[in-house]
Amino acid sequence: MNIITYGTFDILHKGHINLLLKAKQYSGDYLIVAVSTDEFNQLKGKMAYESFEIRKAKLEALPFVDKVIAEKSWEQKFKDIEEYDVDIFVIGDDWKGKFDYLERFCDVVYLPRTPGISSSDLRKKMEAGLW
Ligand code: C2G
Repeated sequence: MNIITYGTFDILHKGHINLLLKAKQYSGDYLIVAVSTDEFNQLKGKMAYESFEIRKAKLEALPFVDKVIAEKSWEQKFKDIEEYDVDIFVIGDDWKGKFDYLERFCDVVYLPRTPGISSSDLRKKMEAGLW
C-alpha cells in the first residue's frame, strides 16, 4: 500500500514523527512525504525556521520514510495520488474534513495530532535561547 502525507515539517519534532510513524503503520508499505517548499509556505502563510533543503534532508534521513517530494501547490495532490498510485492520504486531524474531496481517488485518514508540541512553540523557544 502506498501512503502519502503533506506538511511543512519545520524543526522536525515528535509530533511530526508520531504522525509519520502512524501513517506508515497504517498498513503502509511505502510512505511518501510531500514537504512544502519555502515558496508554498508563503502561500500557506507560514514562515518556516528551516529551509526547504534542511526540512527535506531531515525527512529523508528517517528510515520509515520511503520517498520525499516537494509540495508546491494545493492542487498537486490529485496528480501525486495518480503518479504514485497512492492508496491512502493521511494527515493530522487539525485538517479534519478539509481533504474529503480526495475520497474519490484514495482513502482519506485524519490522525490525532500530538498535543503539547508545535513548530511555532519550538521556534519561540529557540529564538529566546531556551532550546
Ligand atoms: N502534527 C501532529 N502533531 C503536532 C504537530 C503536527 O500530528 N503536534 C502533524 C500535522 O497534523 C500534519 C503534519 O504533522 O499532518 C505536519 O504538520 P505541519 O508541518 O504543521 O503541516 P501543515 O503546515 O499543516 O501542512 O497540504 C497540506 C499542508 O501542507 C499541511
